[in-house]
Amino acid sequence: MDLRNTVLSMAEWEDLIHRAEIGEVGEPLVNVDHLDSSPYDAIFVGGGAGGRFGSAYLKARGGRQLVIDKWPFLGGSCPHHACVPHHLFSEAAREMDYQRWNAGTLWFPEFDDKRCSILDLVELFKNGRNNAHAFMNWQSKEQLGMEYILNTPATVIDANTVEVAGERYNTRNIVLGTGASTYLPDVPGIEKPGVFDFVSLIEELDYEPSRCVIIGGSKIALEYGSFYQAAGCQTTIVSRSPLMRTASLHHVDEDLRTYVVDGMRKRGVEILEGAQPIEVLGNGKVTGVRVQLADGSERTIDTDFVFIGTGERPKSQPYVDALGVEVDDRGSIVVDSRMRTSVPGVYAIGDLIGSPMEMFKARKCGMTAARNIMGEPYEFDFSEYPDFLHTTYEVTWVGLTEAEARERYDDVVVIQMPPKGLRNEELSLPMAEGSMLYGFTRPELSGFQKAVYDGKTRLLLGAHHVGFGAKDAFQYLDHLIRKGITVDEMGEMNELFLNPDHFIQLSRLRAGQLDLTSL
Ligand code: KPC
Repeated sequence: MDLRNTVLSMAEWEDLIHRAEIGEVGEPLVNVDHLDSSPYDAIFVGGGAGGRFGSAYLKARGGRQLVIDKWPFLGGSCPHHACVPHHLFSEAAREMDYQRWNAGTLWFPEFDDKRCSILDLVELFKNGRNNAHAFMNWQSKEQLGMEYILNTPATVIDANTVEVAGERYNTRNIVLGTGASTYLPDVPGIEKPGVFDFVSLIEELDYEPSRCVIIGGSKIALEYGSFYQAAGCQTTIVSRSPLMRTASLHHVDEDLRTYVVDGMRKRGVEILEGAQPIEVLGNGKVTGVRVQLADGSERTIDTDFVFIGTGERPKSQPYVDALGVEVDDRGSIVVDSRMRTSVPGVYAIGDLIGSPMEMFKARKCGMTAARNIMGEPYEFDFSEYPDFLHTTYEVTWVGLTEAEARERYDDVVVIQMPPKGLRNEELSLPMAEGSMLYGFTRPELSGFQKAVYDGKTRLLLGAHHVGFGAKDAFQYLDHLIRKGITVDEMGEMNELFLNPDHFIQLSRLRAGQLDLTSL
C-alpha cells in the first residue's frame, strides 16, 4: 500500500494497524519517496525506539533515511509489549495496594480482590495500544518527515543492501536495531501452555490466573510479580540470586533493597532466594513447578500460571549469518562507543547490543549512530545511568550506594529518611503526594530515601528513593551528579514543598555545617 501521498488521520491509522494485526492487511505499508533518487545515508533495520530516534536525528541533520519494521507501526516493543503495559500494570498495582491498605476506613469501601482481574487489565491495554502505534506512524511521517516501510520484515543482503518485500534498497550505512527476546531458561516443561513471558502475556492470556510462580529474579519479576499479587493472585518468585542483587542491576543500595523486598513480603509475595526450578509440571497445561530450595530440599508449588522473569537475549543471529558481525558470548552485537560494529558501514543499537536494555540507551544509541553517519564524531558511554523499577512503589536510584561510597571515600555523609536509628513505623516521614495518607495511617508504608555525599568535597555521590513521584527528579539528579553538585548548591535550590524526595530541604539542614555530618 503506497501511503506516500496520503495523509491518514489518527483514526484511519488505528484502523489500518488493527486490520494489519488481524491479518486483513498483509501488504507492506510503504512511505517511500520514489521521486528522490539520492542515496540513503542509512537504512534502519527495526523501527523501535532506537531506529525511530536515529531516523529522526539523521533527518534533522539533513540526511536521507529509511526505517523498516515487520510490525505495522513504528515504536517497537515499548508501546506494544513492554514499557507501556508495564507502567499500566504497575499503576494498577499501586492503586490496588492503596485500596487494600485503606479498605473499610474513611471513604474506602471494603476491598474485593475478585474485581481485580489480570485478564481485564491485559485486555484494556490490548484494546488501547493502537492509539500510541497510530501516533508513532503519524508523527514520523507528517511531523518528522521520515521514510518507512512497515508490516514486512527486512532482509540484510550485505553491508549496503537491504531487501524488503522483494525489492532491494541500497544505502551508505545500515543501522541494526531489531531488539531482544525473552531468554527461556533450560527447565523441562518450560514450553507448556500456561507459561508466559511479558509478550505472550499480552498476546495469548485467555484465562484469569489464580496462582503464579515467577521463574527468575529480574526487574520484570519484581514488577509483574507485584502486579499479580496486588490483583489477588498469590505469587511466588523463584530466584537464584537475592532480589535486586542480580547482575543486570547496578548501584542498588542495601537499605533501599531491604525496604523494597520487605515491602513485597509484607504484601504477601513469597520470595524464594537461592532457589531454582527443576521442572514445570502439567499434563498438557501447567499445574505446578517443582523447585529446589536454598537448603537443597525440594518443593512442588501448585499453579496455573508461570511467568518467566529471567531477562532477554539479543536477536543477532541473522546478522551474524548475513554479515559476520562480531557478537559476544550472550549474542550481543559488539560495538564501539560510536555504535560501529566489526563490519564497516554497519552500526548496531538498542537491545541488540546487550544490557542495559533500557529506553534511554536505545534512543541515544540511535542518535549516536545517526550523528556519526552524518560525519559528526560522537561517543555514547552508557556504563553509568540512573535506574528505576516498580513494585507497588516507584523505586529510583542514581550514582553510588552508601557501601560503594564508603569503599571509595574516607568521609561519607548520609542524609536519609527515616534517619538511621529510627524504625519506619516510628516516623510518618517521608510524606508527599502518594504517601500522605500512609503517613497518617501506616507510617511504615510511607517510603524511604537516602542521599550520599562526600564530606570532603561536599559533592552529591548518589541518591536512592522508594515512594511515589520521584522518577522525574532522578533524570535531573543524574545530570546534576555528573556535572557535580554540592550539598550547599542543593541547599540553594528552591523546593516545591511537599515533594517526594525531600533532598533539597534535608541537604539545606546540613549545608550550613563547616564539617558535614550525617542526618
Ligand atoms: C507512549 C510512548 O511514548 C511510548 S512509545 C515510544 C516509542 S518511541 O518513541 O519510538 O521510542
